[in-house]
Amino acid sequence: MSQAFEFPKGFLWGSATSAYQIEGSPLADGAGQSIWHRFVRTPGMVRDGDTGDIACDHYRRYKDDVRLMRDLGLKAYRFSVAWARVLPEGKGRVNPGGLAFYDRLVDTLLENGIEPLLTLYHWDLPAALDDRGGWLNPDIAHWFAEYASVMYRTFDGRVKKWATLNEPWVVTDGGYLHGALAPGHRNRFEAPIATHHLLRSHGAAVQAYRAEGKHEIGLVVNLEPKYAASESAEDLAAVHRADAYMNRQYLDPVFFGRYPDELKEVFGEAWPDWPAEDFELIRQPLDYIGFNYYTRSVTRHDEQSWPLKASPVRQHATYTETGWEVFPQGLTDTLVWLRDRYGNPPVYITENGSAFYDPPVAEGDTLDDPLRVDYLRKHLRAIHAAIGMGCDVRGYMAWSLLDNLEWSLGFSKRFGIVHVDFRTQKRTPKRSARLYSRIVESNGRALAE
Ligand code: PNW
Repeated sequence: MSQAFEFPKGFLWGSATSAYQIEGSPLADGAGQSIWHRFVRTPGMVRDGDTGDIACDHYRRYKDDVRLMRDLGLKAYRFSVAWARVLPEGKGRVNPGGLAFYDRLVDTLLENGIEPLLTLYHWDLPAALDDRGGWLNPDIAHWFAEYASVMYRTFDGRVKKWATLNEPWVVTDGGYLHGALAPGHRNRFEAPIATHHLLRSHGAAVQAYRAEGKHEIGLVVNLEPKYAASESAEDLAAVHRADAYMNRQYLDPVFFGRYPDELKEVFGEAWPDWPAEDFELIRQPLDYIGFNYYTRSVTRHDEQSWPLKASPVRQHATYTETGWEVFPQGLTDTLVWLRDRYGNPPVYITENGSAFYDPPVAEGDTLDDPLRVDYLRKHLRAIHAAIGMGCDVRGYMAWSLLDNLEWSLGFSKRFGIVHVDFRTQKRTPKRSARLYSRIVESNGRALAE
């Protein structure tokens, strides 16, 4: 087999999921409600009225799912913890029943030789904290650090790779600016406040980790490179705004201790000034950056788009079912951008994947998903190219291990490399999982096929 696509020794191959999207049993063993538990019950917010009440029933089937990972030869598993299972009111009283689930999960992973990557927050805020203002309340930095510390004390040692927040941009944009995700607010004044307290919370949790933890902690961001639709000054300015908003809004404060200037332009009078000491808290040295990559956007100036005045331009290209252009080169470009702008930090690709239509009936024991196979292969080659250019990429987590609840799109969009029949809970590896398995086993060499 060709050596052309061999990855660095020790490259970490795995898959990713998140708690609310797969677990089910949201209130089991003394858990509190999360904002997603509430949001799915708000009429009209989730397609077909789907909920995470059962989802992939992973809370009860986690052993089977770990066995599935082992059978596929995966070396790592990125999952998230439901804050309201551990602290039903979000702060104060710890719920042993909730901790026990993650205890069983982590032990089962380790027994099977799979390295756990734990994300503390993947969008399922305890509802009791939302009642106190959620991410708009400055006290949340303390609440989050308190929760994080409970987790560090219980798991550091068994868990060596930690992440604070998953995609703070989506939390703010979806939850507080456009309202498509929980808690469903649509408010230009709230968005920058939520952003700032997400960043302070991240900083406080990293600080707490340095006091208690001995391994690695990072932040997971979604990055989407912005390319100009034309060379006009208007379009170029729109690209800068879109890039500042999506790609630099979180990383610039974390690395440089300041927000990009363009955000003032985007938010106008809604953009607050913050005390300098906040940025000391935000700017904690990190061990790695988690990078979630799905697509790019070719961007033009657009007066109608609120509040960015920038819109994507449709390309002659393949689009996934979530309307995202397939553009593997953007992954290479963004890794090179991370290398150059932020001093080549260690990077884990913490999510990458695609929703495509899958035939409903499995043939034999495999299901053909040619578009996902193509997406996977091309994106892994794009990472390999970036490594060749000196980017410090250390691992790849395929999104997602399982078809799952795609938030407000419900079960209508399937991202899994393993198919889930939501009536029977039967898991069927797709062709993409089989290919991924061979790639993992050969440390990338199977990408030459
Ligand atoms: C990520 N965007 O969400 C999440 O981390 C996952 O939970 C989710 O299932 C997956 O991607 C697929 O959607 C994103 O608009 C949502 O750029 C929106 C964007 C990016 C990522």
